[in-house]
Amino acid sequence: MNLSPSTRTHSQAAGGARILRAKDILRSALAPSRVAGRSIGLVPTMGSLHEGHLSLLRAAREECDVVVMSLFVNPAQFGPGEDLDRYPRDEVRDAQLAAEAGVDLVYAPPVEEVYPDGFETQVEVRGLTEVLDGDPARRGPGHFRGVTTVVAKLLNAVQPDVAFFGQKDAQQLAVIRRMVRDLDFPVRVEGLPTVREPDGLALSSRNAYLGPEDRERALALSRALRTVDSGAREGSLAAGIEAARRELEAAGVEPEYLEARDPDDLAPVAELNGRPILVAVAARVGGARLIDSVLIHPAPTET
Ligand code: PAJ
Repeated sequence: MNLSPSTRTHSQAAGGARILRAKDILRSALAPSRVAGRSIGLVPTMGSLHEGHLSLLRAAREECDVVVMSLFVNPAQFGPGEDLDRYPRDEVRDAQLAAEAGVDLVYAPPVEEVYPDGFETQVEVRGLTEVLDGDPARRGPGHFRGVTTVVAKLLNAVQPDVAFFGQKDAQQLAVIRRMVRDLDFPVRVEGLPTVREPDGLALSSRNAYLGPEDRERALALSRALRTVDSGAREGSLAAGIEAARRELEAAGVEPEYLEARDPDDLAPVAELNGRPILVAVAARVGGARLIDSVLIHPAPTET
């Protein structure tokens, strides 16, 4: 891609992707591509990249002419007592992996660039943010307010044609889709499947908090979701969920929730209804709060 000359406000880790810290520099860097009609893809991340992130970057590389990855550990989406301070950070490694995945630009702003003095505006999606993780007894709607506010800002800074998100954070994806629809952001949101370890554990930056024993116990989450999936295939979602609860209990994992919901509006679902169903689980395992989910697709009707 055609990029404007270097300035003091960007840096390049050895062999890593070019890192920009300021949104006006980012806009100037993207302007020639925009004028030339090249498609721009954005992959928002909080860094500490793993194969889940890389799958989004590769999809963006495949679909778009220019790929921007944002790298920002967003304080606004962490509640008091959450892991903001110990969240894993390694920008040099991330820039290296991003370059290998074909990222053209990394937008890694400092906190003051995103939230300057006097920052008073928030973007809030109601309803969808009050259930599951948004329940006030869990992370609460403030978590999603932090997510939608920063994603709105990132969409405005980059103005991508396509933005890529993981299905792993299924509620986040539903909330972002709703925000984009409600506020007419001119972007297509693409949700991509969850990348897992060979034993089923969903990749997450927070897996770094798991010791070997807790990692073993954490497997109960994906196992429970597979159990719901097979229960549903055998014809009963409710029986599948019951079996999954027993599975979690046997592993000594107490779920914060294990629920079936509509993937778009997150309304509770009691039984198979011929439409895709989201089953989401969250649990604290050792030092980590983990979430996982699966989309159950309706069985194809026989002809
Ligand atoms: P982060 O947790 O870094 O995740 C960045 C993106 O990677 C999200 O879209 C997430 O759903 C996706 N992702 C994480 N684990 C995945 C996996 N195992 N398979 C596939 N995709 C996976 O989510 C956030 O950051 C933030 O909330 C953000 C959207 C960047 C806003 O701050």
